[in-house]
Amino acid sequence: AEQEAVLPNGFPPEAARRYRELGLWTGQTHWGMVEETIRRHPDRLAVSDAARRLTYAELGDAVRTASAHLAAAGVRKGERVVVQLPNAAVFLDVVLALFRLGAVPVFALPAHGRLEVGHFCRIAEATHYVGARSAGADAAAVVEGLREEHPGVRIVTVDHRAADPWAVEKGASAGAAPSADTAPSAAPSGIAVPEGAAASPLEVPPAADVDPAALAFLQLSGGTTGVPKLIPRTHDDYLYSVRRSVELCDVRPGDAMLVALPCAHNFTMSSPGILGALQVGGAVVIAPDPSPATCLRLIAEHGITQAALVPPLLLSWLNAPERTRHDLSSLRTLWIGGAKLSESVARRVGPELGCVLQQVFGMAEGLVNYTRLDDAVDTVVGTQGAPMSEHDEVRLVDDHDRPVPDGEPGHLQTRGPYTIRRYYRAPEHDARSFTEDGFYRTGDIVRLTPGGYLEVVGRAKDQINRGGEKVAPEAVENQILAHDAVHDVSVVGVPDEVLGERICAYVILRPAAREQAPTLPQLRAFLRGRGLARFAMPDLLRVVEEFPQTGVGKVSKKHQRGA
Ligand code: J2J
Repeated sequence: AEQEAVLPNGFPPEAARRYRELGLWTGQTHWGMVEETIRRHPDRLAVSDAARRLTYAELGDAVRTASAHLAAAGVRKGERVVVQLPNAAVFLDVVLALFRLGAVPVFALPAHGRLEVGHFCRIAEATHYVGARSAGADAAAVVEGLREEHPGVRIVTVDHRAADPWAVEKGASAGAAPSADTAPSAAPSGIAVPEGAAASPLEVPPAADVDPAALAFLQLSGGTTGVPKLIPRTHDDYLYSVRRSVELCDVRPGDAMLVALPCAHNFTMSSPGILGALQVGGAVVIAPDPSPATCLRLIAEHGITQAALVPPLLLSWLNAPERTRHDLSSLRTLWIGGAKLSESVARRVGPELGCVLQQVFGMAEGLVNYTRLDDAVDTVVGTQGAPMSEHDEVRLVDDHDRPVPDGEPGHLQTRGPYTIRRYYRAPEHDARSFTEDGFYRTGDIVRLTPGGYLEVVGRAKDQINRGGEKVAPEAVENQILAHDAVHDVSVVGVPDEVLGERICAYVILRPAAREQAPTLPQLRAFLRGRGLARFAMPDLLRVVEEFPQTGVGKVSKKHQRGA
């Protein structure tokens, strides 16, 4: 009967049946996939960061240890667990352990604030939050916010900089252990062992029996709405996208992939990403920060073969003075995506970095397009690639869902073996974001070349793309409206040379507040206090008397963007 139900990602049974018959959905789970690699390549390097270096066999041990800690903290199969960790190897321990337990990670980004993390906990009905113990004031504020507003969510913390991420700080007592929830209602986590006390060995639970068609994790939508949407991905659909990416991007055993973008991002996870490396027995080398100073050194030190970057980061690598001081000859491929790459920057990659560029136009909802490794230069620099699967369906339509003539730009709609057909528990959004016949409305405006490649020419959704980081103006507006001095606000993306767009807040003050307009730093401090994500903070503030109007009396954001 389970086989006949609509899947958590919204696929009707007949579509699921078809993708299984075609051999695209193989019935593997994420932990099953990693276990297989551990069996095949136990001695190859799996992951390294500044503090740790693990072979696949050692990664297996680390995952079992993490499952023991998480199970001791009460994590059970099917429960949603918000994961918010800085880029470090422990991200893998935790996420793979959750997969092993059959729990469902919810992928928050390190820059998310108390506000967003609170939303994720509420929408997902999360039972736990896994964060880093010493990741700065912002992370501490998130934990504090959860304790106040979501007291039912149990907090587990790890030390992402330590060789043993689960070690309890010296002198910590069980009651005040920083690594486990201290709420009296919480069952003992087993993590906190007072110094000198006999450590009772943690029990490693067996791997859960996990349905490959079940919800594997919740990814975040770029967002166009005040409250974020969660994206339900299953083992079957996601691992197909990883497998196809690995083929198309030629990821091989023994490759060393540099992770410079946030681990939890869909691009970093799957295109071909961390999971791509884990699937074939490659190494994941995690950079503590994405700066060229750090990353170019790591490329030379580790013989890095591939990396994924957003366009502004690529530009910073290209323009870094230290570029010529490091041996970058191991680098085979750079994957660039998340935001539109300008053709002039794209042309510099081959000659200046000595590697192949693959443009990646993807989305956490599914569809991923790549330029191919053997494409002509003009295709690689001038398009955002073609759908990775022959089973991806794409169509371009006008404002009324009618097909546009060949070669004309249109709204991109897509359906296929790894594109969701609904959001997580958001029927009102589903009605707007998906067509009757199950196509996802991407909100992107693209043109199709005669060869079937996509060129991104614009965006119809109300979203700001700040160098690959997606911001929903409505979410920022809602918070600015809470400021006493503010009568009305409109948030838009304005063109920026490096980031593509920056965030501009147009504000109309209350008459009584005319004399005490907040400055930009004051507004940002206010928003930080509200718990808004770091990357959603306005870059510009313009106090105005009124907003430009469209013919029908709505705020003309188009006018504000161009202003
Ligand atoms: C223009 N716009 C792009 C590109 C994404 C791989 C790569 C990226 C993402 C991602 C991803 C673009 N040129 N090359 O999940 O697996 C914009 C589009 C798209 C939105 C999706 C992956 N690559 N975009 O960026 O869910 O507007 O996924 O709809 O964060 O980013 O954002 P997101």
